[in-house]
Amino acid sequence: MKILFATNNAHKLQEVQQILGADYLLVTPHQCGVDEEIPEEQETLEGNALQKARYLFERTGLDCFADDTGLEVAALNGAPGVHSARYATSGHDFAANMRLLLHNLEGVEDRSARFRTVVALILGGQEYLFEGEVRGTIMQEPAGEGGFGYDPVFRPEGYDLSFAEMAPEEKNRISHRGRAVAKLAAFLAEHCK
Ligand code: ITT
Repeated sequence: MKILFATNNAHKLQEVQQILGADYLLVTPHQCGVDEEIPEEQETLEGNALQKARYLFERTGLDCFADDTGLEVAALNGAPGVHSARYATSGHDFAANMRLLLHNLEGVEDRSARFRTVVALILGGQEYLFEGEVRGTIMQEPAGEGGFGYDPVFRPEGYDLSFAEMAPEEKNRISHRGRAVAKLAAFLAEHCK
C-alpha cells in the first residue's frame, strides 16, 4: 500500500519506512508537488500532527499521515516539548538544541525525560490519532553517531546506551515513534484489507 507521509525530515522518513516495512511504500510531499515547509504552529503535539496531515490532505486529497514528536524533560517542566525542533534557534539545529538542553540541566539531579510522538492519520477523509512514548534520562554528554535530533543525549530506561549508540532496528523497537507507528500499522492492516 502507498501512503503519503507529511514530513520534511529525511531521518524520520527513513525510520518510519523501516518501522512499517515492505508492505507500505511511503510517498513524500515532494513527490506530490508540495515543496514548501509544512506548517506546525500549534501548542500541542496532537495539534501539530493534525495540522501537518490536514495541510497535505487539503492539497492532494490523498490518504496521509504526519507525526509530531517532543522531548519532555521533568526538571524543565516538560520543555522543550512541542518546541523541540526550535529550542535553541529558529531552525532545526540539532547540535545547538542539545547544547542548550545540557546547559539548562547543569547541576540538576533529576534528569528524567520522555519522548512522546503523536501520529495523525487521515484515511477516507476521517481523522485518527495514535500515540507512543518512551521514558529515559538525559545523559551528561552526547554519545553515538546514529539517529537524529536529541538521540545522542537520550538514554532509554533499562539500557546503558543512548539512542544514537543503538542499531536503528533497536531504537525503532522501543522508541516513541516505533510504538506510535506500530499502532498506525495495526490500524491500517485492519482497515485497508
Ligand atoms: P517534520 O515536522 O517535517 O516531520 P521535524 O524535525 O520538525 O520534522 P518534529 O516536529 O516531530 O519533526 O520533531 C521536533 C524535534 O524533536 C526534531 O527536530 C528533533 O530535534 C526532535 N526529535 C523528534 N524525533 C526524535 C527522535 O526520534 N530522536 C531524537 N530527537 C527527535
